Amino acid sequence: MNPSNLHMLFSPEVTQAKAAHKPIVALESTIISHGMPYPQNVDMARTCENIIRENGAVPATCAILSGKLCIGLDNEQLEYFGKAGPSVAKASRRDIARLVATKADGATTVAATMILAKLAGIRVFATGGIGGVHREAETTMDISADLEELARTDVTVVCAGAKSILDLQRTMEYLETKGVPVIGYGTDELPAFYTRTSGIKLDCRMDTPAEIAAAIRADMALELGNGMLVMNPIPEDMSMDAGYISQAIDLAVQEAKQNGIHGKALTPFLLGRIVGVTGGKSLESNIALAYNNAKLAAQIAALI
Ligand code: PSU
Ligand code: MN
Repeated sequence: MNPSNLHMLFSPEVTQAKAAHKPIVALESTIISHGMPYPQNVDMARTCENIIRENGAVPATCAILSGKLCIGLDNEQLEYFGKAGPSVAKASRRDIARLVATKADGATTVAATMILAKLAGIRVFATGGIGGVHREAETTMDISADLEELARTDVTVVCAGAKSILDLQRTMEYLETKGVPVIGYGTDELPAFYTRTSGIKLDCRMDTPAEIAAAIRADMALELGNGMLVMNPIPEDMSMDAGYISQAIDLAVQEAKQNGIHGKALTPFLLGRIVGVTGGKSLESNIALAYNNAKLAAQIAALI
């Protein structure tokens, strides 16, 4: 037996899916506890799971509960992570061992969810946006652990690009250096989360889930060991006005600076302030793009 199994807990649905070799899509829990307010976060999480089921795959929301690496949560557990919000630890790679050892709870980031997915044999993971190189990282050195994880853990992450709370150009440079393939789904440009475009060109465009699945299979066959990013633009009808959202983001970034927010608290602070500044409008877009990513991830997983 793999020694990591001692620390893992699979939900009945995921256990059955594994036995039947059904496609499985991982989902993260930091987006629930630290990325959105209650109760919209729980509703979003449940709907993402249902969209994955409707598209022929099985959802596996990942989190740490009483020190167990949970692959698949039931409704009660989802509700717990949604209600608890930021009082639950935001768990990235560095936090996993201590949370397991102390039998504590943690909401897993993109980086940590990739690790749990990999341990569980899951290849595809859907989320909203990834962490990246923060603005002014040249002085703060704030670069998300998500980027390192994408370089070293072979799980494919479907997202809607990154929010411009980050320095998008530097984020792309970092990914290039680290050898992470970045695929634009039906686009030649990096999507900027709330908007379909960013002005930053991508080298790789694919137009079907089958093409993406083939790239994942090739990466696996060659044992390259890296993760991949699929950048899926927000649906047109839910995208936001670029000028409006960029003003809101600038304001949030300024407030974070004034308040001396840094480290793991920075991203959740910015996400919360953007929802506040836009009067909840950004939350609707955020939820819509999460659904869009869940659907694409299920379609890809079914073809691997
Ligand atoms: N970006 C979003 N929504 C999110 C996050 C990022 O648009 O919910 C969360 C994800 O869990 C991501 C984490 O992995 O924030 C990155 O945090 P940090 O920048 O501290 O690495
Ligand atoms: Mn950081």
